[in-house]
Amino acid sequence: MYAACGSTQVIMTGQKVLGLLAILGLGLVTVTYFLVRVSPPPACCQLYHKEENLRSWEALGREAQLQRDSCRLVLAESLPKDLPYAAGSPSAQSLALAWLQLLDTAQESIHVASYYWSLTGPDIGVNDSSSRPGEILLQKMQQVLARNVSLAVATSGSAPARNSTDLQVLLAHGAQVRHVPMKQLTGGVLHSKFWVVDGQHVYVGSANMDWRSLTQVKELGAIIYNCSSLAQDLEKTFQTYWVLGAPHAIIPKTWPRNFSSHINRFRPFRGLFGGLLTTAYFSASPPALCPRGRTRDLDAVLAVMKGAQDFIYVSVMDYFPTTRFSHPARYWPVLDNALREAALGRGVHVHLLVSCWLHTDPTIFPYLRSLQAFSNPTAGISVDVKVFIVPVGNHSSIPFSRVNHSKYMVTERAAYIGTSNWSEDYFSSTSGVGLVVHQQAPRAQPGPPPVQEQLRQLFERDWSSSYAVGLDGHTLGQDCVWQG
Ligand SMILES: *[C@@H]1O[C@H](CO)[C@@H](O)[C@H](O)[C@H]1NC(C)=O
Ligand SMILES: *[C@@H]1O[C@H](CO)[C@@H](O)[C@H](O)[C@H]1NC(C)=O
Ligand SMILES: *[C@@H]1O[C@H](CO)[C@@H](O)[C@H](O)[C@H]1NC(C)=O
Ligand SMILES: *[C@@H]1O[C@H](CO)[C@@H](O)[C@H](O)[C@H]1NC(C)=O
Ligand SMILES: *[C@@H]1O[C@H](CO)[C@@H](O)[C@H](O)[C@H]1NC(C)=O
Ligand SMILES: *[C@@H]1O[C@H](CO)[C@@H](O)[C@H](O)[C@H]1NC(C)=O
Ligand SMILES: *[C@@H]1O[C@H](CO)[C@@H](O)[C@H](O)[C@H]1NC(C)=O
Ligand SMILES: *[C@H]1O[C@H](CO)[C@@H](O)[C@H](O)[C@H]1NC(C)=O
Repeated sequence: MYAACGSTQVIMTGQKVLGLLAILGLGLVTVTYFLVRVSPPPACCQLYHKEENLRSWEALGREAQLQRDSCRLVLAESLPKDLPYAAGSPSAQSLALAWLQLLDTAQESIHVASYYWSLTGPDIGVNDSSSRPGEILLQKMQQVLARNVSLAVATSGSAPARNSTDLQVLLAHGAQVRHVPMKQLTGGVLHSKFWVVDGQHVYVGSANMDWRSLTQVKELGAIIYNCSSLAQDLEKTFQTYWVLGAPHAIIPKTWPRNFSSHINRFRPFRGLFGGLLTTAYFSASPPALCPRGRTRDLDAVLAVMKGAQDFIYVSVMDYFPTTRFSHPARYWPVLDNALREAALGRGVHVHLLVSCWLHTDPTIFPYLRSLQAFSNPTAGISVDVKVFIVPVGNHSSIPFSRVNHSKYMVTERAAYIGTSNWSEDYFSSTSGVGLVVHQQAPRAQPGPPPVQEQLRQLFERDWSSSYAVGLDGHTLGQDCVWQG
């Protein structure tokens, strides 16, 4: 069952140890809690206490040589069927399995932020065995509702897959569903894709609630288990959608205090994840959905780029230094400039991998060639652009599939996992979230490498695979049909 994840065995055994340490740590929590309580309480809310609590706890933990934090981060991905990689290639946990496990773990509540739903083949008039994992997921959600776990779904007001009955099915089993009219509110869509389970576990990534995201589309995400500080912080973003999904809601000029975040770019969450010192925070877009203290998604992306000294590897579906949905389009070179600046100003190696598929707008190519042309190795400027093509093979009957939909960036310092295409609208009007995470390298102990190293390995796998094609490659047809 865990065939997709070579390191699962190691992690599972590690958990027992962590569990024991957590019990030992409980005494320490209590002590620290009182220590924090006697210091003057900060002006704001609960989370502040929590974070302070964790920080001093961490300090104590270090002194006592204890690993008391049970947060755990796992990368999860979907690979389209029939996309073979060389034997021994790195891979992440299977997303389909990770989602099913999260549902099994749930005891009280599941909050899902989603763009649209389409978990069954008949939703889009397709009869193909690759829709099974999506159908199983939908059944599992009904079972979860049957055991009294509450399920709240925030979804976009306008969305593709109008024929899908998934949400009606879940409503009939007791789920709560709110449609967020982002079009009226900000002129965008609700494009976020994340789960918060029991206020303790989270999933964030590129996958839609669509069966094709499990078997036909390339996706990347992260799951963080047992981490109430981060989960409750992401829950605040879920709550922004939830209140905006109520009838006649408007975006408040100032969000109420309890929506403010105390975990951000300037003060990331710090904890030990399986023994690795980890910093992490969530960003959000658009700015109107960023209450006080929440880092804007664009600022998160720029900060990660600025932090890089060695390399910036980016994998996105779309890359346009313009707006996409405003007419006429506006030039918007913010991210393009930042990449060039890193390459020229700091000698950072930039690799950009963009998806190319049946529906790729060919006006993307001049922008990609322009960025590639900036490269000048003799002057120490290193920029490389490739397109990733998922061979359609015998899956041509499945619409809008066979594409790499991942959206992430990795540098030698940090991993960024997001939900936005790289063009202006995704940062200014569409709602999305990003996770920025950094782990310190382990001190020679066995176990999984830091998350940014795991993500680098996945990027390198794709970058050096035969599916990644240089812009001048003779294998690149104008229509992005893979020529082998
Ligand atoms: C969360 O932590 C508890 C106690 O340490 C452990 O038993 C449980 O397996 C962890 N859950 C996950 C999903 O890692
Ligand atoms: C959605 O349903 C309508 C009416 O039943 C049908 O005409 C249309 O083809 C369906 N669309 C898809 C994508 O299945
Ligand atoms: C779906 O396809 C299978 C075999 O490919 C066939 O047995 C089944 O009848 C089909 N179902 C529908 C509803 O067309
Ligand atoms: C679910 O909750 C209802 C009402 O609170 C209760 O009657 C029922 O027994 C519960 N079912 C389970 C499986 O816990
Ligand atoms: C803040 O408080 C209001 C009123 O009690 C509540 O409706 C809302 O859900 C809370 N928001 C968050 C993020 O907890
Ligand atoms: C589709 O192609 C894959 C390999 O490319 C092959 O293994 C599989 O049997 C094919 N399926 C069908 C139904 O032709
Ligand atoms: C990103 O861009 C592609 C291509 O323009 C589009 O199909 C897709 O819906 C956009 N959004 C996301 C979330 O990928
Ligand atoms: C596709 O996703 C993988 C991660 O699973 C990533 O390494 C690759 O760069 C992505 N390619 C594109 C074109 O987005």
